[in-house]
Amino acid sequence: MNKYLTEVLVKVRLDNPHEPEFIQAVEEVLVSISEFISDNTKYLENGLLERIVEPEKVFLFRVPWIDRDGKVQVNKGYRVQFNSAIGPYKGGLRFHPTVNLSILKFLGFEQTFKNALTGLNLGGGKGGSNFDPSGKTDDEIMRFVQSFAIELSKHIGANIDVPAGDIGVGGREIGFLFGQYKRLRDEFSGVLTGKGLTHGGSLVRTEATGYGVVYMLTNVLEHFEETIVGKRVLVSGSGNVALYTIEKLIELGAKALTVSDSKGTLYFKNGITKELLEEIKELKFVKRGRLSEFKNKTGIEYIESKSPWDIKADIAIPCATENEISEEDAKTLVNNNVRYVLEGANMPTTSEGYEVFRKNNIVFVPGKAANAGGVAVSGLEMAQNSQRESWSFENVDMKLKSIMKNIHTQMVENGTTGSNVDYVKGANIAGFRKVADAMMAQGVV
Ligand code: NDP
Ligand code: 2IT
Repeated sequence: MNKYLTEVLVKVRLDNPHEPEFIQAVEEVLVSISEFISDNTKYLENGLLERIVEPEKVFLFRVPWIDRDGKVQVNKGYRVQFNSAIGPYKGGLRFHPTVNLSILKFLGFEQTFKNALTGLNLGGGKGGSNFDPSGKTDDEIMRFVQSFAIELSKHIGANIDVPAGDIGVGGREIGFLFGQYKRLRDEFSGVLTGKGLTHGGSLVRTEATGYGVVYMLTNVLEHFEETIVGKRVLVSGSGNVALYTIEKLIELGAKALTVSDSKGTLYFKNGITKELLEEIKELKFVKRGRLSEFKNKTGIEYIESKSPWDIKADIAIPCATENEISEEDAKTLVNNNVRYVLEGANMPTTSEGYEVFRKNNIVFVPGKAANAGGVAVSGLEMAQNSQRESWSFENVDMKLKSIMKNIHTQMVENGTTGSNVDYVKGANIAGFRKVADAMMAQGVV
């Protein structure tokens, strides 16, 4: 790696010793842009690299709330405002017991380059809480969210920072946040995205991340002169990203074989049908149940405590969480002849897993490109809110398709050597250039 970049990475390691996920994300980007930086030494000036790996601001706050037994509970609330070089901070909120600063900084860092790839003017941010929504009543969720919003509202705004959903945060939570923000500020604005359609949400936002992943897949397959029809696909997770990925896979004629949650995997030997998908949606989105409740149906196997990665398939799309594909998992996928991996989740592949894919020439599309459809439609929701307009489903979907195609083109342009496309390199260089050029133009800030 370029000597200067190595020094930056050493500093990041020393400055953030307890943040392994953040260091992992920074290392992945710096390694893949190293050659580009050596050829474009202007990016070594003005401490640009030292600045780009440091969040502009981080807020950490106490979130007290009262549970259903009248007991006071206390959680940590965060907002990481990573980079505003190309637009207001933008990125989701995650509610999950594993949330900590390392995870939110890695997500904010990734978001910065992802948002640049969309071609929209969106900076990068991320936030959330170590609050665990599972098993909570709607009232508990509302009380927690209202308390969280009291502090968060001081730092966000339609032209400052626009949060959205992520793990554990969907339409219900965004609705409560929006209501409390409006009450605190006396302002009806596009301060959050992923809103319900009744109060300024955009059509397609719910489906956007998953649909976008599959639009990216079709671009990739087309590039390699293959078709999606009949492809066998492993999907992990059973949340927003996973289930809308599966919906689009089914629509385009692929066979989605699996869903999973933190307790196990459901394997549908003949592929998930539209009807089965509706049942899974009902179970996960309405009843908020576990996949284990699906067992005992014919042709469907519930595999407890296991991820989907040892089932034979052509394509893997991890859509649950970070570092869910280990080195062992990657080797199993390679041995089973999986040839394409698209990251629906953010950084679901460990560094060791990625090395296995790279050495075996697996076509690998990183999360910042593959899952950018969600934030892209969030950007379109902001545009609609600013114009006080609501666009049709077809219009938003068409724009989403074109954004995903454009991201694919940028990766090919920036990541091709000879006949080989390195999508990781392509995504990182394309995203970096856009953010870095804006930072250079704005001086040392
Ligand atoms: P959801 O909360 O809707 O679903 C999360 C899914 O992942 C659930 O099935 C959950 O299982 C599983 N999961 C979460 N944490 C873990 C864990 N530690 N171990 C195993 N399984 C886990 O979240 P989303 O679908 O919105 O997000 C999934 C991924 O996609 C995340 O990486 C997120 O950052 C990324 N993403 C989301 C976007 C969006 O628009 N929502 C946009 C771009 C990326 P269980 O219920 O058992 O916890
Ligand atoms: O990781 C992500 O891109 C998201 N969770 C969506 C962010 C957004 O602002 O829509």
